[in-house]
Amino acid sequence: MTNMNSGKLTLHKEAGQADSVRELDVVIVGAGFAGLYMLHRLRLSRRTAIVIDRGSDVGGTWYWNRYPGARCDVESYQYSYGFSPDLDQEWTWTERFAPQTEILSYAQHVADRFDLRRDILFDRTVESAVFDEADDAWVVTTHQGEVFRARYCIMATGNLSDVKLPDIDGIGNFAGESYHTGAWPHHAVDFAGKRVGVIGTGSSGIQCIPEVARQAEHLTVFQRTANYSVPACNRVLADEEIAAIKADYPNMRALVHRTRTGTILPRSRGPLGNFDTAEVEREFEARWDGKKGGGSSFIAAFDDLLTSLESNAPAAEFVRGKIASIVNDPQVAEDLTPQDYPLGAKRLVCDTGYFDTYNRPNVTLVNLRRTPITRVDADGIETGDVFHSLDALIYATGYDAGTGALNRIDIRGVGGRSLRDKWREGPKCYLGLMVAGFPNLFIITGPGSPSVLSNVLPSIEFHVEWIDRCLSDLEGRRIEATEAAEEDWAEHVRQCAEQTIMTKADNWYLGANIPGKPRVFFAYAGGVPSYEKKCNEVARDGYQGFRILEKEACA
Ligand code: N01
Repeated sequence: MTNMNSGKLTLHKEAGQADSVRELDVVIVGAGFAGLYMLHRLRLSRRTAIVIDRGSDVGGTWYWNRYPGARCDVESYQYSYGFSPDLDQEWTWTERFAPQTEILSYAQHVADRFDLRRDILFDRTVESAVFDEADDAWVVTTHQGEVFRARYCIMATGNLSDVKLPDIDGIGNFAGESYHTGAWPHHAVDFAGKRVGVIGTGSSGIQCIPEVARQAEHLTVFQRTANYSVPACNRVLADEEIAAIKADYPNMRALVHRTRTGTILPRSRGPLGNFDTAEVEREFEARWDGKKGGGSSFIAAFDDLLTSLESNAPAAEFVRGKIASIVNDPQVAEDLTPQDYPLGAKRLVCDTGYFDTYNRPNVTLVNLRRTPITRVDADGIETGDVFHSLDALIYATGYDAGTGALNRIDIRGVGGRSLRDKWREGPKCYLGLMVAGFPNLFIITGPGSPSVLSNVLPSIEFHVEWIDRCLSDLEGRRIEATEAAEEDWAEHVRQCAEQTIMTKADNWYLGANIPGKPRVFFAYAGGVPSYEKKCNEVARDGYQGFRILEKEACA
């Protein structure tokens, strides 16, 4: 282990430079779950590190996503850190799927319990990260003018943190209140007595629509693509369940890494084709109504729902049938029914009372495919020959996923090459951890790792521990992914995605939601166990696919 410098402020003024440069072993960008645990691990390894975050507190996505109804779709006890048995025992999750407020409190508790805040700088936006080849170090600057210099830079910026506003002409003319679900204000928002519009029916829209409908005088939902959604079957956890969860933590923590998605769900029945129609229906019904899991357990009912269009079709049909049976107005039901892509090709949504919401007299659905937006003005939105007067508009229009948060920073590697430029044709990132030409820069849950296709907490922990071990092995040397390893891995990631049905829709996994973004499936769909095995083998065998150089050999 090395402690490469003291972490003190050092004066280092050159023409055009800031007054002070803070020297550290590691700079971490992002104070969400990835940044917090990375800081903790680096401290244990006696490295100096600082975390920089644009928010005013820890929590990352859970700091920003404060919209009504925001909650996790992975069971709370699984969507939590596994590195501290004491933490497991002292923290109590109160609901099966934790609401945003509880997850944020958990992140805050972790920050306090492990005394992390003293090394976190809030309200700072990282503007650039530039590799200084002569000195083999990263120079990280913030919008506020601070400069940090560190041998290693770790991006813990998250996959879903660069919010996207819709590309609708004239939307800027709207004069009422405007909100994005992923950048929700910290003050209370009261929709009582207001006419509210929601654009977008992905997970965020589907979670907030029932809540907003309960408050608003009228809610108009502007839907471009109908989505598959299943009941989350959330509930308050009983004392016996909490006790059982706490007793089972050691077992569960080990088990999640042996599951394909890093999530323990009721066991799959095997390939759907092995069962007759009645049995298939019974299985779907049990998972829909919560007798067997509820929520995303639906998609795990049979092994091949995400790999075989033939097996997927009855699952999609089952959900279509449910929509028809729940929604009273046949036209509304039809508009809410996804028709032209398989279930799970867009991330399956877990909801609480979503389809029922359309039976309320104060809710209107506008199918933008049938009646596109023709005009937006200060008072609302016109579709066809109907004008929807609005006091408030909620954008639930998602994110520039995977690469957006990284591309927001001017990241420059060897020869001054920018990451944005390198990724112009789509992201390539060896093991989802490092990019060729960008030495000593690690990405936690980066493109090419299971990330958004897995329970992200265990995936974060795996990456953090891999990076921590790598830094120990490096003893200050430079590490860089080779072009060849990066290419091979990108091809493997592409092939894994092609074996699924997830490439069969215009989804954010492919960047299809961002006009002009190259269509590259960015997450590793080969499953958590094979991914972690590969990363462990690479490290064990002397970091295959990486080049490690002594400092003197680098310049
Ligand atoms: O974003 P999305 P999200 N005009 O991209 C529509 C995670 N998450 O924030 O499908 C009209 O899924 C767009 O329409 P279309 C989770 O991984 C998790 O909801 O592109 N509509 C779509 O309906 C999730 O998958 C939870 O045709 C426009 C919607 O906006 C991911 O975050 C909760 C439009 C965007 O849906 C992203 O979810 C929340 C336009 N110009 C989020 N542009 C949990 O439950 C976009 N849309 C844990």
